[in-house]
Amino acid sequence: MADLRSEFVKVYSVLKEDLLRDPAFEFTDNDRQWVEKMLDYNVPGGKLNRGLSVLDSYKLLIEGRELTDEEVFLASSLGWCIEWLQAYFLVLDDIMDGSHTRRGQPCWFRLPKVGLIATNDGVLLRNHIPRILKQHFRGKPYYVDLLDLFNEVEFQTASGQMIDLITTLEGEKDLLKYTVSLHRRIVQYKTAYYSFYLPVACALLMAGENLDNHTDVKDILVEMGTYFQVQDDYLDCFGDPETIGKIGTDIEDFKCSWLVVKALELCNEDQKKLLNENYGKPDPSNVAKVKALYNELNLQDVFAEYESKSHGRLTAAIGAHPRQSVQAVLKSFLGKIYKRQK
Ligand code: DMA
Ligand code: MG
Ligand code: MG
Ligand code: MG
Repeated sequence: MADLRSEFVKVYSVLKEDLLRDPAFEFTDNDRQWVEKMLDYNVPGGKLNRGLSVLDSYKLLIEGRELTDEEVFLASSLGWCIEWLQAYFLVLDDIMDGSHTRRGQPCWFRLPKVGLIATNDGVLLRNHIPRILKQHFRGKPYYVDLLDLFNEVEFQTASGQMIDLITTLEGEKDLLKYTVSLHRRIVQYKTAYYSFYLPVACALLMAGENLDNHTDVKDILVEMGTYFQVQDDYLDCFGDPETIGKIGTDIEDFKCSWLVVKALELCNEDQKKLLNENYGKPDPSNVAKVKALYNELNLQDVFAEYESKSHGRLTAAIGAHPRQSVQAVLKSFLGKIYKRQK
């Protein structure tokens, strides 16, 4: 088998062509062009970590033998379903967060011809997932579990997005409501389930496992996803926009970011006053004052310490897992994100 990444990438076009010929809708050429452009713009341009992880994890779980062509196709298709789910959430997230760029290009809704049509495109992306699953997995013994898994995780993610957004209303009343435990709750739901648990759960189902027997794996993956979103919050302010492909908006948006939570823990009364006066304002001069305070509080060092502690904790939890193949899956996932710059 040639390298898994190129096998994975090839499957995108197959799935796209099927969706463009879906018999449940009478496409005109014009409709087809819109959907194709929308998919190419929003689905394949990311790091593909989530999607590739299904394939990687499945290979590690079956241990030692080569994957058949069918297994590569199926695991890749599930990986792409996660990339579709991610595209759906990101198209809507960028509207709600008022973002400008994503993956090094303007956010989809920022294109003059798109605008709020992007909201329906998001709904369409979401609807593509059960269409892909129906076409390729309907006859599999784990089909119902797969549908249930995607439904559960989507619900958790949408609920996480909700609390990410409504928490800012509370924060505007009193910034001190932003605590580590609130932050944890938000990021666990909005990011960890779909980004970390979902890929591995897909691989487990394909390998014939019962997900009820793997709550220990889920706990570790949710922990890893929390660490991943702390990195995202950190990069929102300290990352290089060229490298991460997006310009941060957390300070402007009054977000309960890990950085503001840490700043509140560390600051004195004067600094607290400065945060209250400048956090959550759109003006670049207010944003600059918040960033200057983050530097004054050495949040870069605080983050570096958090990063190495999290890595240590996760490595220990992984090492305690009784199955070598599961350990390999988790290690591989952690290796992909440790000290990431994008
Ligand atoms: C995003 O959180 C979570 C989901 C479910 C898309 P975020 O707004 O911090 O993400 P980003 O920084 O990529 O906009
Ligand atoms: Mg966002
Ligand atoms: Mg968001
Ligand atoms: Mg972010």
